[in-house]
Amino acid sequence: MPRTLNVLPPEKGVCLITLQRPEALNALSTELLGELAQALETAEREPEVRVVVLTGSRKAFAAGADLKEMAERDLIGTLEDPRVRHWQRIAGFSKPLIAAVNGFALGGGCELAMHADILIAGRDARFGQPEIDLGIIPGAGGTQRLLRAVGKSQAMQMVLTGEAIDARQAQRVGLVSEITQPELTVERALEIGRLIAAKAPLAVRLAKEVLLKAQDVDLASGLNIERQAFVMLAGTADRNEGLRAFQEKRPPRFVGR
Ligand code: DAK
Repeated sequence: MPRTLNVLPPEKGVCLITLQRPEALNALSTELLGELAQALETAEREPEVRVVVLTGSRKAFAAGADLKEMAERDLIGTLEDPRVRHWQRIAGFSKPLIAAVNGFALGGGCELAMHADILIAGRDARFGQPEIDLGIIPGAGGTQRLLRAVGKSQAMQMVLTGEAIDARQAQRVGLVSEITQPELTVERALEIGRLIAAKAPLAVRLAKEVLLKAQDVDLASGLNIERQAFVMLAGTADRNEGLRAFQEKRPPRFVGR
């Protein structure tokens, strides 16, 4: 049983994972990151899990790396940091991941939210990369993912000043797709999760893979990857079912084949 997370069994294909270290505003200790990586790997293997929603508390999604733990690491400790592997495992999750963010998403907390494919934020959410105030820089992909998500000027401003942005600004710059009342954030994320969970699983999986590639490759390569995935889906039972259901004016019954 994880000590720093609550993992609910999937409902209608959606599994809810809640970070639970209230005493430290969900600071991302090595233990918490390891348990999260483990929970996502379990969700990866379970066919009944189609989508994962990740959330924290009303006060904090996560207040960043555990600073008390970080203070004990020297250069060699940082070089051999076990958290690096946990972050890679989290980044490798292939099913859709939705972050429902309330309160603080700072440092590693903001970086964790950016590992999600879709971000839904409560009105009181605050996103920031305050590492500069500690004499360091983001270490879990923040410099790369933030720039890709919000563009150069906004990313530079956040990383160089350490100042956080609120939910409205986060939506304006494209970090977040929807804003809700704080008490509805998780429910809205679950609702979006259920919508996705009802789609053809292979199409969902390839759509995520191809969209993520768009951030890394040039247009011609990206279009080529899209084309290959599109052709691959033409051989699936779900594609035939989708087209048949449209003609027969009924909802499709997807089986993941
Ligand atoms: N770590 C540990 N404890 C934390 C914490 C953190 N990040 N943030 C808060 N806490 C603890 C506080 O110490 C306090 O505990 P007690 O003192 O009561 O025992 C409790 O949570 C409540 O916090 P506050 O009393 O400070 O609450 P406030 O409402 O007054 O302030 C706050 C909330 C979020 C503004 C404030 O707590 C704060 O500024 N927290 C620190 C934010 C921050 O600087 N985060 C870390 C950024 S650096 C890497 C991967 C990732 C990273 C680095 C490397 N590799 C894989 C190499 C990431 C780095 C970072 O995230």
